[in-house]
Amino acid sequence: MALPLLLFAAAAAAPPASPSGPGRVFLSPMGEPFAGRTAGEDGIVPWFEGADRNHDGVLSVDEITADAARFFGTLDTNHDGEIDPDEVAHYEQVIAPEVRTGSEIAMGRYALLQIPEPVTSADSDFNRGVSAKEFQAAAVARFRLLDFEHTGRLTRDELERIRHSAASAAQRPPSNKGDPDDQAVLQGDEVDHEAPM
Ligand SMILES: [Ca+2]
Ligand SMILES: [Ca+2]
Ligand SMILES: [Ca+2]
Repeated sequence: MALPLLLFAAAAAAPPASPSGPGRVFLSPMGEPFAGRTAGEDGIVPWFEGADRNHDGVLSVDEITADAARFFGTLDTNHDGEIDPDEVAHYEQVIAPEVRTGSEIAMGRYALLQIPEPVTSADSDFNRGVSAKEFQAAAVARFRLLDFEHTGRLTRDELERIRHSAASAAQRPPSNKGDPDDQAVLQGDEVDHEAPM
């Protein structure tokens, strides 16, 4: 009986390893995976707590772009200021294999916005690399998509509501595909389809 107890103790002492935690996996708007730290927790909670730097329960655009910049540093492993195709491959294969499912329906299970590949989608000049500037611009655009009430702030309740509707939308029958709100899971009619994602 000693061995299972030891294994249990080791597991309990382990740090809450990101995508392999026991809770539900969440992909941040920039595509970073977070797992809930307990079986009942959604990964949106640890992501929000980390991104909300001043701990006021609200995400500002500055906090969203700071969070994006931090994740950019993780993705840009050779520190040349650009996420190149090799680094994209590392992202898709190692960091967030969830995105390889590729379908909008699958993404709705994990994310707030239905963006099939949240890192390469930021490559607005299509040169197959994502610069820090492009990543920041995408972070601002995604903040605006989520902030459909134009308050300039995103509360945790608001984001959790979007998270719930995203998850339900992901379970919609495929016959609904092509609805205008497939572009984003937001139900409002304020979504700007022209905005770069
Ligand atoms: Ca805040
Ligand atoms: Ca790089
Ligand atoms: Ca680019």
